[in-house]
Amino acid sequence: MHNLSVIQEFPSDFIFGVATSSYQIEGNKNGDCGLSIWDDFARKKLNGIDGKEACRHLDFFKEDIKLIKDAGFKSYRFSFSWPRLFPEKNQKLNNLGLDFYNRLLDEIHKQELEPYPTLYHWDLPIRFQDQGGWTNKDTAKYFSDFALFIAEHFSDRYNKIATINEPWCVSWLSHYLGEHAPGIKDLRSAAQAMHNILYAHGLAVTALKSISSSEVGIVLNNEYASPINDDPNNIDAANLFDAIYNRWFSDAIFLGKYPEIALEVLGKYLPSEFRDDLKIISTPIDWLGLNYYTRSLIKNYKSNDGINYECLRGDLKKTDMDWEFYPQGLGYFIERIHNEYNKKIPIYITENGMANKDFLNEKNEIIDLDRIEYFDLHLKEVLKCLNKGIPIKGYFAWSLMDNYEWSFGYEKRFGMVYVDYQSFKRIPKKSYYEFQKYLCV
Ligand code: IFM
Repeated sequence: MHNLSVIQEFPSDFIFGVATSSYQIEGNKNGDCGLSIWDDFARKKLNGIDGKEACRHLDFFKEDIKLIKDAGFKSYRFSFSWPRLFPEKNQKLNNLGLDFYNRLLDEIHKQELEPYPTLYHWDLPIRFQDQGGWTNKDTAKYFSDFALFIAEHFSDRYNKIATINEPWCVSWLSHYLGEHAPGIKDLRSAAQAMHNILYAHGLAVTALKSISSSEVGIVLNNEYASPINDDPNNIDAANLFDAIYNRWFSDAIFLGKYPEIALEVLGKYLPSEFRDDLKIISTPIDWLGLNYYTRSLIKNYKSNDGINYECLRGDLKKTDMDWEFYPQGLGYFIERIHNEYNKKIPIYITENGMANKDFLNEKNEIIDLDRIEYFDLHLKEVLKCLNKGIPIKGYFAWSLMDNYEWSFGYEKRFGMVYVDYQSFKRIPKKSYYEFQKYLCV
């Protein structure tokens, strides 16, 4: 049986934390929060299952912060909600939103935790979608104004901040696959969003740094590509998947270019000035956040639009998302960032975790042994990389508590703390106590 004793082998200055995001936990029906693209998408595509209530973190944030503290974690990664702060068409500041984040940050500090805020975790105010959302380059400028605002009001209370969470999801998943808001399925829109979200990141780095000396990063999600066999067509397909999913974002940020094989299919949709924009996109960052969950098996598939691959799942043990356990992929990406992009960049694992079919047993406990196994296997990969001298500074488990899992609504449970969506009671699971056992020594 797995346990988390591996935690004892990490250096004492290694940061263990937990991660959440605004739309997934806060509940946007109170506090004069504005609507985001997820409210619209939920209404049109998810039978109205949205983040109105979520975990009601707006009401329970003190209790939630205490749970983090009591398990022995040292840091809390959360995101600011843009529509909560600026709900109105005329961009008027919502003082209730400002007040909420002031109280949240104060509480985090009161509990002696270190905040790791993210500026954007997918809840784009709906007014921007009416003008094209991330397919419109102007959205990047509005985002940079938002970054300035955050730095002006809160940078006295954070030392590190991330611009964007998972630009692949914001662009490809949401504009080519159509699985996330705004639910578009169009290659041109996807290419534009892939560029504009990075441009928004680049502008925001400069904006944040113009106000404070806090360290700025971005959070990339990487998924390992295994060709289904060694047929050269499948290997090419896996390379294209890797170029679009992973390297598009990391090459742009660290090398100031896009991978050639991805440009061959997407280049014609980019603005003519995209190479100049890449200079802004590659403005140096201070740290990198890496989110990692699984791998895909990739098979060649001839399509009309040049996206010549399909993604399959293999036979390894799976999570409730049907995602395979593939911890070696995490080690692979840590080494790749270190060896191919920047040997000095501090790396944080900003998300890692699994959805599980959790239930309360007759003793009112949740025994999530598979989740403990998942954390154990992935933490061992992190430790291996640390022992090779790679500067990995922290690990944030996804997630503190069960929450709104986007297009899956409340069906998938990723938390170390169970949320009863009727009473909003929080019940720590066995994985929570397992972290506590080794963090509170
Ligand atoms: O819940 C999401 C999170 O918002 C972003 N990263 C992946 C998680 C699990 O799907």
